[in-house]
Amino acid sequence: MAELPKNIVILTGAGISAESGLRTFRAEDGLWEDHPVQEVATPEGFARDPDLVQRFYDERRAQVLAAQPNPAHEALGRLEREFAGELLLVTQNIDDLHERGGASRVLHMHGEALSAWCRACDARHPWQGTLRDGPGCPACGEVAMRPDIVWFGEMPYQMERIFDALAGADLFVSIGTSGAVYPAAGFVQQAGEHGARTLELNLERSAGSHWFDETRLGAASELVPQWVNEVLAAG
Ligand code: BJW
Repeated sequence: MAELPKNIVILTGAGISAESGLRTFRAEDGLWEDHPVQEVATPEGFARDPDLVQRFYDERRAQVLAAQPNPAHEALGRLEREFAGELLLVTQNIDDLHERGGASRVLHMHGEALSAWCRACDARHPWQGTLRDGPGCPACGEVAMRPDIVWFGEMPYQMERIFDALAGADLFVSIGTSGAVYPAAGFVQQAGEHGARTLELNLERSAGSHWFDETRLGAASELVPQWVNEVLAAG
Protein backbone atom coordinates (compact mmCIF):
# COMPACT_ATOMS: atom_id res chain seq x y z
CA MET A 1 0.00 0.00 0.00
CA ALA A 2 1.17 3.54 -0.63
CA GLU A 3 0.06 6.17 1.90
CA LEU A 4 -2.53 5.38 4.55
CA PRO A 5 -5.93 6.43 3.10
CA LYS A 6 -8.25 8.55 5.24
CA ASN A 7 -11.15 9.07 2.86
CA ILE A 8 -12.13 6.26 0.50
CA VAL A 9 -14.80 6.17 -2.20
CA ILE A 10 -15.59 2.71 -3.59
CA LEU A 11 -17.58 2.11 -6.78
CA THR A 12 -18.88 -1.39 -7.45
CA GLY A 13 -20.46 -2.95 -10.53
CA ALA A 14 -21.97 -6.23 -11.68
CA GLY A 15 -18.61 -8.06 -11.44
CA ILE A 16 -18.72 -8.06 -7.63
CA SER A 17 -21.99 -10.01 -7.68
CA ALA A 18 -20.99 -12.39 -10.51
CA GLU A 19 -19.65 -14.98 -8.07
CA SER A 20 -22.99 -14.83 -6.26
CA GLY A 21 -24.61 -16.11 -9.44
CA LEU A 22 -26.00 -12.80 -10.76
CA ARG A 23 -25.10 -12.32 -14.39
CA THR A 24 -23.10 -9.33 -15.55
CA PHE A 25 -24.36 -7.12 -18.37
CA ARG A 26 -21.69 -7.18 -21.00
CA ALA A 27 -20.32 -10.72 -20.65
CA GLU A 28 -21.06 -13.23 -23.39
CA ASP A 29 -23.91 -14.68 -21.36
CA GLY A 30 -25.04 -11.14 -20.47
CA LEU A 31 -28.61 -10.26 -19.67
CA TRP A 32 -29.09 -8.13 -22.71
CA GLU A 33 -28.74 -11.11 -25.07
CA ASP A 34 -32.39 -12.08 -24.91
CA HIS A 35 -33.51 -8.50 -24.43
CA PRO A 36 -31.97 -5.60 -26.36
CA VAL A 37 -31.19 -2.76 -23.97
CA GLN A 38 -33.70 -0.44 -25.64
CA GLU A 39 -36.44 -2.94 -24.82
CA VAL A 40 -35.95 -3.33 -21.08
CA ALA A 41 -33.75 -0.54 -19.74
CA THR A 42 -35.19 2.67 -21.16
CA PRO A 43 -38.33 4.66 -20.28
CA GLU A 44 -39.30 4.37 -23.97
CA GLY A 45 -39.10 0.56 -23.80
CA PHE A 46 -41.32 0.60 -20.70
CA ALA A 47 -43.88 2.88 -22.41
CA ARG A 48 -43.92 0.57 -25.44
CA ASP A 49 -44.30 -2.74 -23.59
CA PRO A 50 -44.79 -2.37 -19.82
CA ASP A 51 -45.71 -6.03 -19.38
CA LEU A 52 -42.41 -7.22 -20.88
CA VAL A 53 -40.39 -4.84 -18.69
CA GLN A 54 -42.32 -5.72 -15.52
CA ARG A 55 -41.81 -9.43 -16.26
CA PHE A 56 -38.07 -8.86 -16.85
CA TYR A 57 -37.67 -7.07 -13.50
CA ASP A 58 -39.94 -9.57 -11.69
CA GLU A 59 -37.40 -12.21 -12.74
CA ARG A 60 -34.44 -10.05 -11.70
CA ARG A 61 -36.08 -9.46 -8.31
CA ALA A 62 -36.49 -13.22 -7.78
CA GLN A 63 -32.83 -13.81 -8.77
CA VAL A 64 -31.65 -11.18 -6.28
CA LEU A 65 -33.70 -12.73 -3.47
CA ALA A 66 -32.19 -16.16 -4.21
CA ALA A 67 -28.55 -14.95 -4.35
CA GLN A 68 -26.15 -14.84 -1.41
CA PRO A 69 -23.32 -12.37 -0.72
CA ASN A 70 -19.82 -13.62 -1.51
CA PRO A 71 -16.47 -12.92 0.22
CA ALA A 72 -16.05 -9.63 -1.68
CA HIS A 73 -19.33 -8.20 -0.30
CA GLU A 74 -18.42 -9.48 3.16
CA ALA A 75 -14.96 -7.92 3.03
CA LEU A 76 -16.48 -4.50 2.21
CA GLY A 77 -18.92 -4.95 5.11
CA ARG A 78 -15.93 -5.57 7.37
CA LEU A 79 -14.15 -2.53 5.96
CA GLU A 80 -17.16 -0.34 6.80
CA ARG A 81 -17.18 -1.63 10.39
CA GLU A 82 -13.44 -1.45 11.02
CA PHE A 83 -12.03 1.40 8.89
CA ALA A 84 -11.44 4.47 11.04
CA GLY A 85 -11.62 7.04 8.21
CA GLU A 86 -14.39 8.24 5.88
CA LEU A 87 -15.90 5.66 3.55
CA LEU A 88 -18.58 5.89 0.87
CA LEU A 89 -19.72 2.76 -0.94
CA VAL A 90 -21.43 3.60 -4.23
CA THR A 91 -22.88 0.72 -6.19
CA GLN A 92 -24.30 0.55 -9.70
CA ASN A 93 -25.88 -2.75 -8.70
CA ILE A 94 -29.56 -3.11 -7.98
CA ASP A 95 -29.09 -6.15 -5.72
CA ASP A 96 -28.88 -5.89 -1.93
CA LEU A 97 -25.82 -8.12 -1.52
CA HIS A 98 -23.68 -5.31 -0.04
CA GLU A 99 -26.25 -4.82 2.72
CA ARG A 100 -26.53 -8.57 3.33
CA GLY A 101 -22.73 -8.72 3.34
CA GLY A 102 -22.70 -6.35 6.31
CA ALA A 103 -22.47 -2.85 4.78
CA SER A 104 -25.13 -0.46 6.04
CA ARG A 105 -24.31 2.78 4.23
CA VAL A 106 -24.69 1.90 0.55
CA LEU A 107 -25.65 4.35 -2.15
CA HIS A 108 -27.51 2.61 -5.02
CA MET A 109 -26.96 5.06 -7.86
CA HIS A 110 -28.93 2.94 -10.40
CA GLY A 111 -31.80 2.07 -8.05
CA GLU A 112 -32.82 -1.12 -6.29
CA ALA A 113 -34.49 -4.33 -7.44
CA LEU A 114 -36.34 -4.66 -4.14
CA SER A 115 -37.97 -1.25 -4.36
CA ALA A 116 -40.95 0.03 -6.37
CA TRP A 117 -41.60 3.62 -7.38
CA CYS A 118 -45.05 5.15 -7.76
CA ARG A 119 -45.09 7.54 -10.72
CA ALA A 120 -48.32 9.10 -9.41
CA CYS A 121 -47.20 10.24 -5.94
CA ASP A 122 -43.41 9.71 -6.19
CA ALA A 123 -43.36 7.38 -3.14
CA ARG A 124 -40.90 4.49 -3.00
CA HIS A 125 -41.80 1.20 -1.32
CA PRO A 126 -39.81 -1.91 -0.38
CA TRP A 127 -41.01 -4.57 -2.87
CA GLN A 128 -40.32 -8.31 -3.10
CA GLY A 129 -43.23 -9.63 -5.18
CA THR A 130 -44.49 -9.04 -8.68
CA LEU A 131 -45.32 -5.67 -10.22
CA ARG A 132 -46.76 -7.31 -13.32
CA ASP A 133 -50.30 -7.58 -12.03
CA GLY A 134 -50.56 -3.80 -11.51
CA PRO A 135 -50.71 -3.43 -7.71
CA GLY A 136 -52.00 -0.16 -6.28
CA CYS A 137 -49.51 2.13 -4.58
CA PRO A 138 -49.62 1.56 -0.77
CA ALA A 139 -49.45 5.34 -0.29
CA CYS A 140 -51.90 6.80 -2.86
CA GLY A 141 -53.72 3.75 -4.28
CA GLU A 142 -52.98 4.62 -7.92
CA VAL A 143 -51.92 1.83 -10.29
CA ALA A 144 -48.67 3.50 -11.38
CA MET A 145 -45.85 1.44 -9.91
CA ARG A 146 -42.68 0.75 -11.86
CA PRO A 147 -39.32 -0.79 -10.90
CA ASP A 148 -37.22 1.71 -8.91
CA ILE A 149 -34.42 1.44 -11.46
CA VAL A 150 -32.43 4.13 -13.26
CA TRP A 151 -32.76 3.42 -16.97
CA PHE A 152 -30.73 4.91 -19.81
CA GLY A 153 -31.52 8.57 -20.26
CA GLU A 154 -32.59 8.96 -16.61
CA MET A 155 -30.60 10.74 -13.91
CA PRO A 156 -28.79 8.41 -11.48
CA TYR A 157 -29.52 8.92 -7.78
CA GLN A 158 -27.60 11.21 -5.42
CA MET A 159 -25.10 12.53 -7.96
CA GLU A 160 -24.38 15.66 -5.95
CA ARG A 161 -23.43 13.61 -2.90
CA ILE A 162 -21.25 11.34 -5.04
CA PHE A 163 -19.42 14.23 -6.75
CA ASP A 164 -18.80 15.85 -3.33
CA ALA A 165 -17.39 12.59 -2.00
CA LEU A 166 -15.15 12.15 -5.07
CA ALA A 167 -13.80 15.66 -4.59
CA GLY A 168 -12.80 14.84 -0.99
CA ALA A 169 -11.47 11.32 -1.52
CA ASP A 170 -7.80 10.40 -1.22
CA LEU A 171 -8.43 6.91 -2.59
CA PHE A 172 -10.93 5.84 -5.26
CA VAL A 173 -11.42 2.12 -5.80
CA SER A 174 -13.45 0.66 -8.67
CA ILE A 175 -14.52 -2.99 -8.37
CA GLY A 176 -16.10 -5.23 -11.02
CA THR A 177 -17.29 -2.68 -13.52
CA SER A 178 -16.61 -2.45 -17.26
CA GLY A 179 -16.49 1.35 -17.32
CA ALA A 180 -18.95 1.38 -20.21
CA VAL A 181 -21.76 3.38 -18.61
CA TYR A 182 -21.65 7.05 -17.62
CA PRO A 183 -21.61 8.95 -15.32
CA ALA A 184 -20.05 6.14 -13.19
CA ALA A 185 -17.38 5.50 -15.86
CA GLY A 186 -16.12 9.08 -15.35
CA PHE A 187 -15.68 8.85 -11.56
CA VAL A 188 -12.06 7.73 -11.88
CA GLN A 189 -11.15 10.91 -13.78
CA GLN A 190 -13.05 13.14 -11.36
CA ALA A 191 -11.40 11.56 -8.32
CA GLY A 192 -7.97 11.68 -9.98
CA GLU A 193 -8.33 15.35 -10.90
CA HIS A 194 -8.95 16.10 -7.22
CA GLY A 195 -5.77 14.28 -6.24
CA ALA A 196 -7.06 10.85 -5.21
CA ARG A 197 -5.02 7.73 -5.85
CA THR A 198 -7.07 5.41 -8.06
CA LEU A 199 -7.20 1.62 -7.96
CA GLU A 200 -9.08 -0.81 -10.17
CA LEU A 201 -9.97 -4.37 -9.10
CA ASN A 202 -11.48 -6.29 -12.01
CA LEU A 203 -11.37 -9.56 -13.91
CA GLU A 204 -10.08 -7.75 -17.00
CA ARG A 205 -9.03 -4.22 -17.88
CA SER A 206 -12.03 -1.90 -18.07
CA ALA A 207 -12.70 0.65 -20.81
CA GLY A 208 -11.12 3.39 -18.66
CA SER A 209 -8.30 1.28 -17.25
CA HIS A 210 -5.63 3.74 -18.42
CA TRP A 211 -7.06 6.35 -16.03
CA PHE A 212 -6.17 4.28 -12.95
CA ASP A 213 -2.88 4.54 -11.05
CA GLU A 214 -3.02 0.81 -10.40
CA THR A 215 -4.97 -2.14 -11.81
CA ARG A 216 -5.17 -5.55 -10.16
CA LEU A 217 -6.69 -8.31 -12.28
CA GLY A 218 -8.55 -11.28 -10.80
CA ALA A 219 -11.79 -12.43 -9.21
CA ALA A 220 -13.43 -10.00 -6.80
CA SER A 221 -13.84 -12.74 -4.16
CA GLU A 222 -10.02 -12.93 -3.96
CA LEU A 223 -8.87 -9.38 -4.75
CA VAL A 224 -11.30 -7.53 -2.49
CA PRO A 225 -10.63 -9.40 0.80
CA GLN A 226 -6.89 -9.11 0.05
CA TRP A 227 -7.13 -5.33 -0.48
CA VAL A 228 -9.34 -4.84 2.61
CA ASN A 229 -6.80 -6.74 4.71
CA GLU A 230 -4.07 -4.40 3.42
CA VAL A 231 -6.07 -1.26 4.29
CA LEU A 232 -6.99 -2.44 7.76
CA ALA A 233 -3.48 -3.70 8.50
CA ALA A 234 -2.03 -0.31 7.49
CA GLY A 235 -4.46 1.56 9.77
C1 BJW B 1 -15.60 -9.39 -12.58
C2 BJW B 1 -16.00 -10.66 -12.20
C3 BJW B 1 -15.48 -11.15 -11.01
C4 BJW B 1 -16.97 -10.23 -14.06
N1 BJW B 1 -14.65 -10.41 -10.30
N2 BJW B 1 -14.76 -8.66 -11.85
C5 BJW B 1 -22.27 8.77 -24.94
C6 BJW B 1 -21.18 9.12 -24.16
C7 BJW B 1 -21.30 9.22 -22.78
C8 BJW B 1 -22.50 8.97 -22.15
C9 BJW B 1 -23.58 8.63 -22.94
C10 BJW B 1 -23.47 8.53 -24.30
N3 BJW B 1 -24.69 8.18 -24.80
C11 BJW B 1 -25.55 8.04 -23.76
C12 BJW B 1 -24.89 8.31 -22.62
C13 BJW B 1 -25.40 8.26 -21.24
C14 BJW B 1 -25.71 6.84 -20.80
C15 BJW B 1 -24.52 5.94 -21.09
O1 BJW B 1 -23.56 5.87 -20.35
N4 BJW B 1 -24.58 5.18 -22.18
C16 BJW B 1 -23.46 4.32 -22.55
C17 BJW B 1 -24.01 3.07 -23.20
C18 BJW B 1 -22.50 5.10 -23.42
N5 BJW B 1 -25.95 6.92 -19.38
C19 BJW B 1 -27.13 7.21 -18.86
O2 BJW B 1 -28.12 7.37 -19.58
C20 BJW B 1 -27.22 7.41 -17.36
N6 BJW B 1 -27.82 8.64 -17.07
C21 BJW B 1 -27.24 9.81 -17.41
O3 BJW B 1 -26.18 9.87 -18.02
O4 BJW B 1 -27.94 10.91 -16.99
C22 BJW B 1 -27.41 12.21 -17.35
C23 BJW B 1 -26.38 12.75 -16.41
C24 BJW B 1 -25.70 13.89 -16.75
C25 BJW B 1 -24.72 14.41 -15.91
C26 BJW B 1 -24.44 13.80 -14.70
C27 BJW B 1 -25.13 12.71 -14.34
C28 BJW B 1 -26.08 12.17 -15.20
C29 BJW B 1 -28.07 6.31 -16.74
C30 BJW B 1 -27.41 4.98 -16.81
C31 BJW B 1 -28.33 3.89 -16.27
C32 BJW B 1 -27.68 2.52 -16.35
N7 BJW B 1 -28.65 1.54 -16.06
C33 BJW B 1 -28.24 0.12 -16.08
C34 BJW B 1 -29.51 -0.77 -16.05
C35 BJW B 1 -30.31 -0.58 -14.80
C36 BJW B 1 -30.00 -1.53 -13.71
C37 BJW B 1 -30.45 -2.95 -13.98
O5 BJW B 1 -31.41 -3.21 -14.71
O6 BJW B 1 -29.80 -3.83 -13.41
O7 BJW B 1 -27.34 -0.17 -15.01
S1 BJW B 1 -27.31 -0.33 -17.55
C38 BJW B 1 -26.27 -1.49 -16.76
O8 BJW B 1 -24.89 -1.04 -16.90
C39 BJW B 1 -26.61 -1.40 -15.26
C40 BJW B 1 -25.24 -1.36 -14.64
O9 BJW B 1 -25.32 -0.78 -13.35
C41 BJW B 1 -24.43 -0.57 -15.63
C42 BJW B 1 -22.94 -0.77 -15.52
O10 BJW B 1 -22.59 -2.10 -15.80
P1 BJW B 1 -21.40 -2.79 -14.98
O11 BJW B 1 -21.79 -2.88 -13.56
O12 BJW B 1 -20.13 -2.12 -15.31
O13 BJW B 1 -21.45 -4.28 -15.56
P2 BJW B 1 -20.71 -4.88 -16.85
O14 BJW B 1 -21.37 -6.18 -17.16
O15 BJW B 1 -20.64 -3.92 -17.96
O16 BJW B 1 -19.21 -5.15 -16.37
C43 BJW B 1 -18.92 -6.12 -15.39
C44 BJW B 1 -17.41 -6.14 -15.19
O17 BJW B 1 -17.12 -7.05 -14.14
C45 BJW B 1 -16.63 -6.61 -16.42
O18 BJW B 1 -15.53 -5.74 -16.65
C46 BJW B 1 -16.12 -7.99 -16.03
O19 BJW B 1 -14.83 -8.30 -16.54
C47 BJW B 1 -16.03 -7.87 -14.52
N8 BJW B 1 -16.19 -9.13 -13.81
N9 BJW B 1 -16.82 -11.18 -13.20
C48 BJW B 1 -14.28 -9.18 -10.77
N10 BJW B 1 -15.80 -12.42 -10.59
